[in-house]
Amino acid sequence: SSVGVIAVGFSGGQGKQGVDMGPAAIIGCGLLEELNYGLGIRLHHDHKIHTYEDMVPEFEADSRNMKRPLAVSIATQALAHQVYEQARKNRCVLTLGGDHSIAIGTVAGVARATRERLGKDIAVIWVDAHADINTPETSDSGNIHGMPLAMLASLAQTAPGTPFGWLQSKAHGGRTPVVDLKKLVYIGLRDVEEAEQQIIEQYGIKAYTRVDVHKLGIERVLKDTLEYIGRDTPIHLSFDIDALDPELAPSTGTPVPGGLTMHEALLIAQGVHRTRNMVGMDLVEINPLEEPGEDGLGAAQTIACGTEIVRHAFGAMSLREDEYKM
Ligand code: DIR
Ligand code: MN
Ligand code: MN
Ligand code: MN
Repeated sequence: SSVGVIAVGFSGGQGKQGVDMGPAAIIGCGLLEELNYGLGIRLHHDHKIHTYEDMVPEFEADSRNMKRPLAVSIATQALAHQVYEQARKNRCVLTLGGDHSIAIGTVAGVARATRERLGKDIAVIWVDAHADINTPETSDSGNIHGMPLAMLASLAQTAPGTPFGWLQSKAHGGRTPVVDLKKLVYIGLRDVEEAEQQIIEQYGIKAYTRVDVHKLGIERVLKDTLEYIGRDTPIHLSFDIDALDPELAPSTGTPVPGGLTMHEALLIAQGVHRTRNMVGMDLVEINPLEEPGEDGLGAAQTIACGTEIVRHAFGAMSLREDEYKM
């Protein structure tokens, strides 16, 4: 199998420094060797960390209750193009972030290529403590990493020529909205704002919270998720490392207690892999500078968790077939 890898050192969707260092850290710890030598996957990548610094304004006033809308729009539009170029060559695209705003680009690029290649809409599995579906109007923070799904589902009003207007343009790959909220499933939610909860209910979005995972068990959650999505549906897995419990993965910008265990995360990754329908994956929000112990151990542990999750999404097996009945 063949995978396109894009490293995105972008942090403009939120306010903390360091998440732009995520891809260098995880690649430096050997993720690509794990995939290439360890799992025998052919990788296509340009050995660069993309920051889009030469394209985006260094300073920018807040606008329409968004912080750095122009920077995020320009960066994600460029990323969407890179992702599309990989995905149209029949490669699953792995994007290493960076904050979660970059999913605006990855999902747009994968959705476009998949539609052209297979004539199908993608489903999105969003593994996260947060729902990331604030509109500019509902957001308290103004941080766009809390808004990617609102942008992708066209819940946020954007006119052509304004930031994120490119998401509406037919030239960018046909159909809007990019994401059909009926084809979105959340796993791991536990810090959802009231306005976001209203959106989830209004659109009937499938959502498995921390409590659901606890009560139903991860195997049931995964089985129901894949059944809901349907067989032969291309899947984009967007994995925010803060879905994990902060005891396991502390180095992230907005840790929330009560998160997923590694067992749960690996079952999700392995389960998606086994559909053979994964067309894209993001791993985002690893911030090596958010280091509670100040000894580097928290960052190392966070990176190790991220690496294991990606490995399992690309076919690593840590369970025997008979341990894994779904
Ligand atoms: C919050 C935090 N809901 C916001 N979102 C985060 O800013 O909109 N997403 N951290 O990952
Ligand atoms: Mn997120
Ligand atoms: Mn999150
Ligand atoms: Mn909040």
